[in-house]
Amino acid sequence: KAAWSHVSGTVSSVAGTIAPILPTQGWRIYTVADSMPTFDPATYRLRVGGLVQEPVSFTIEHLRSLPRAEQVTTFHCVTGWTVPNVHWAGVRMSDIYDLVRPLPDAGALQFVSNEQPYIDYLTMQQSLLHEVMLAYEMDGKPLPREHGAPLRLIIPEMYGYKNVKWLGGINLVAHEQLGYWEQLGYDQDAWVGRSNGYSS
Ligand SMILES: Nc1nc2c(c(=O)[nH]1)N[C@H]1C(S)=C(S)[C@@H](COP(=O)(O)O)O[C@H]1N2
Ligand SMILES: [Mo]
Repeated sequence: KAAWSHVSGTVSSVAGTIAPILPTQGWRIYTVADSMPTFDPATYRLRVGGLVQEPVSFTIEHLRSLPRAEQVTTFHCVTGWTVPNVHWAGVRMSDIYDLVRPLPDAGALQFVSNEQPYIDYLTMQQSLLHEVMLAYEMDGKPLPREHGAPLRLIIPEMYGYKNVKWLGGINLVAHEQLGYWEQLGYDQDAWVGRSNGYSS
């Protein structure tokens, strides 16, 4: 009897507290400009510069030749939709740092989209979190155009707006500034479940 009432209490509290806040699932494609950037493998470059010893313009082949990282992570937009179990492949920031060699006063990164004026920032420390990557593959295929081809930032611990699509440049800078959505009032540190008024 005691065991049954324990289970029953658990079930009803799950139904009562979690079910009503279940997020909707499935991608929404977001853009800020009228048309999506195009990707030409012959001319594409990821320009990494700023406070580094060695600025590098990476071709997509160069990026693909770097150590390949893979992960399966959940993607969360701050508006409430999520996509569970997205399989990403790409490059870790530490492998980029080995080549460009950040200067000691580099404290943050500016991620510049080829879709102007979309921009956002991470601190150097945030960029080295375990599941941060520059992703060139999604679910086993080259990153689709609408998801940011050929390269997007992935930081699953932060809401979608930090996950800049159509990456064209990364500038190492002294300090973070406000990104595109942050200038419009969203939190600079976009931790999933503990920013933008959410608490977990
Ligand atoms: N360049 C660019 N990157 C962007 C956005 C955008 O509008 N432009 N929207 C952001 C937001 S708010 C979210 S939730 C995700 C959505 O990713 P998706 O368009 O691949 O679904 O992209 C993020 N990166
Ligand atoms: Mo978003």
